[in-house]
Amino acid sequence: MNLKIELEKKLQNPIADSSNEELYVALLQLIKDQGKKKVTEKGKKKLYYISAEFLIGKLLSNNLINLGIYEEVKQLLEKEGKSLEVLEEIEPEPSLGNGGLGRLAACFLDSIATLGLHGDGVGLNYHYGLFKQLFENNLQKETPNPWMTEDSWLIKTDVTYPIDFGGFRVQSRLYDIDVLGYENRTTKLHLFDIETVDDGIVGETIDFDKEDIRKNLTLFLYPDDSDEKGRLLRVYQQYFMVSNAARLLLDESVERGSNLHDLADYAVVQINDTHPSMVIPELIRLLQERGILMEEAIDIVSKVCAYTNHTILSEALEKWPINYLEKVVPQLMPIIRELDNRIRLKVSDESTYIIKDGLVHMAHMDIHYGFSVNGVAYLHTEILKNTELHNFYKLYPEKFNNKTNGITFRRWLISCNPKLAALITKLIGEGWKKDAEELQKLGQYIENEEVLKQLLEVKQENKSALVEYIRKTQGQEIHPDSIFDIQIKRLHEYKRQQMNILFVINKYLEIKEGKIPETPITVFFGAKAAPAYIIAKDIIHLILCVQEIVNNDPQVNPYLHVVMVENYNVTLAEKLIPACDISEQISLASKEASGTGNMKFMLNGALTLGTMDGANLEIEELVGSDNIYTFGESSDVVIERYAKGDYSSRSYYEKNPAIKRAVDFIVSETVMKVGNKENLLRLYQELLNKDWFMTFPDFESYKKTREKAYEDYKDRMNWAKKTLINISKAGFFSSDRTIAQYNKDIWKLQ
Ligand code: C3B
Repeated sequence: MNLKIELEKKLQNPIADSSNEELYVALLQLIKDQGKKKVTEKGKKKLYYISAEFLIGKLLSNNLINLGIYEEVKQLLEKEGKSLEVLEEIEPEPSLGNGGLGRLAACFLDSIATLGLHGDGVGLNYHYGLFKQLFENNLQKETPNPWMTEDSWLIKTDVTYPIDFGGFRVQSRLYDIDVLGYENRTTKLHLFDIETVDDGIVGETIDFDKEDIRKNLTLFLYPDDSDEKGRLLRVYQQYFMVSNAARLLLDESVERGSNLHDLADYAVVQINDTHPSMVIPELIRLLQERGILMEEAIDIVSKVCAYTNHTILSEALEKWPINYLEKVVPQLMPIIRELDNRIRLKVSDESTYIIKDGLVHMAHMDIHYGFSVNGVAYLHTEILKNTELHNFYKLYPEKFNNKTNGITFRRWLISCNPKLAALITKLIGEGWKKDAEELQKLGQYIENEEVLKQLLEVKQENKSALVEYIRKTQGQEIHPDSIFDIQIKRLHEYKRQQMNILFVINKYLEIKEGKIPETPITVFFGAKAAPAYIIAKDIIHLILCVQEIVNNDPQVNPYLHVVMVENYNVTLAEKLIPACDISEQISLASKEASGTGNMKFMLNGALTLGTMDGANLEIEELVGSDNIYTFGESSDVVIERYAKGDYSSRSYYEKNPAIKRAVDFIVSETVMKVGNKENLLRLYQELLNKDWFMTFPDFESYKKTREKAYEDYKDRMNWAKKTLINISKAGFFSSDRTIAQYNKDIWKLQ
């Protein structure tokens, strides 16, 4: 392909005379054409990865990389006086996900395509995604985040289905996004929508009329579920998603030769958390419609569906009231009752029943009627087996398996950190791009000062680029030689951003007393809080207040700086991660199922400061305890303390002066002056009287370990060694490895 000619054909103009917007659209169309030419693997059996979220991020650069024409395009544009970087800024980021779960699904699609597996993703085409976060008066404000422009990656298809809800019917429409794998493959992200959705009912805020489902069904991801209408809308969305997925699966399987009795030879469904769980009764219902008896339909579906659990937090294990399902999907309730009755006849342990106290336990249905149940990191799966799902494990030990999460190195290194990628390739060749385990070859350079210096230089350049970006976008001046200490993830109490900010407060007060850090520190936060999650929003408020206080205090700001980035998303992650020195992974042990940010940071040469939780455990095992900073109580201790129920945060507050001082600061005059009394007082009370995620017991060891990391940072060569070891051991966390394991143990695609 002659790139210049093809591009100018699309532009109908010389490149040099075209605007950046026109160039962006022309490139997008060119890539879409290339996508059509790629091979989609057509084996007999096909995977349907159903997920309420696919946090795919911007696609332009990644698609160019996976097509192998990134450099060529970049150089061509430069020659014509244009810049690929500027074009990248034009692309809106689709916000079709919240956080880890959605980003994992996106990494998985990349690996499925790259490994040439026969499988597609299925989800919903939310017009406004989650929300766009703004900061006003040190508070989070949520506004709609429209991402679909006239020319987008979406491809309208001819596929439509009639979907029935209690009392009315809607007509669906399928849109596809091509997911281009590395080199020769492609797979599809299927996003279902309805044409009657009315964007006009969305104004300046994310509030909208939740009544008329025909108009609002796919407007937002996870509409505010703090009220009944929001919760009902979520059930409508979930059924709409799985009914479409089930119909597509059945049609495609029949087309490939299935007689439906042998469906399990043609299709496998991965249920990503409980949001798609209704696919089980829906598939049974549709099979019955096509003439298969209940008994056999249940048997077939039980061989097709597999379930991934992504959390042990009970609020995320969905339980829908029977009356919701009766209203939204009355056609499913008789089947769900039948499924429950069959368990009641077989199993005496009532804790595993599907319907209990007027609620339908979605995960219970998945475990009884799926053939595989997996956790997402070693520790998480062990906790599922031994504690959280122990009663199910006793019934079906053979169903339980672990699949430690992974990330795609195409986006999270090659694309976001080209300088490091180039250095690695210079040292060990190209092989690591296809076989991530080859990164281990970097181990041979561990004593090579020249290489270590280059590694530090790359990091410094990435830090400078971030400094520039923050200056441009947020108007903040950051010290490029400071330690970049970063915590970016959704805001949740269990992830403990509050513990991080308490450390910052403590540091601020120490500096005020004259205890000056030897190396300046910049602490970055990025996080969205769910609109109805009050305490999470209070924590954001506190971070923003502390940011204002610290950054404006001339006595402190040469040594300490706080940056809370606005509207944290995949695009920002791609800029922050390559520049990071210290990666904060400080969840309360047992609560973070895996984490995947931890893997991205490690791959980009940041050192982890973390608890023994989720995949941090596996990172430690790989790099050794000298190359990671772990602290805090173990998951066993935490689980036991919850079981005893005798945790009193106040006693820690009273015993530990550093905790007391930092917590009291929240309601001090200094903070009250820049913040809201109501929010600050509520957070203060919450910590003092509850601290449900036990930040106080870990605070001392967190402080000590963080200081140790800051101390070690001063020895630049030794630090570089540690980062090299981290990079060289990161191969295990390639999602190519994860997907190969899913396929070998669960999907068994040819
Ligand atoms: C997340 C978990 O919180 C992370 O520990 C995990 O790494 C990812 O899933 C991917 O497995 N998660 C999420 O983002 N949303 C949920 N509803 C449940 C879990």
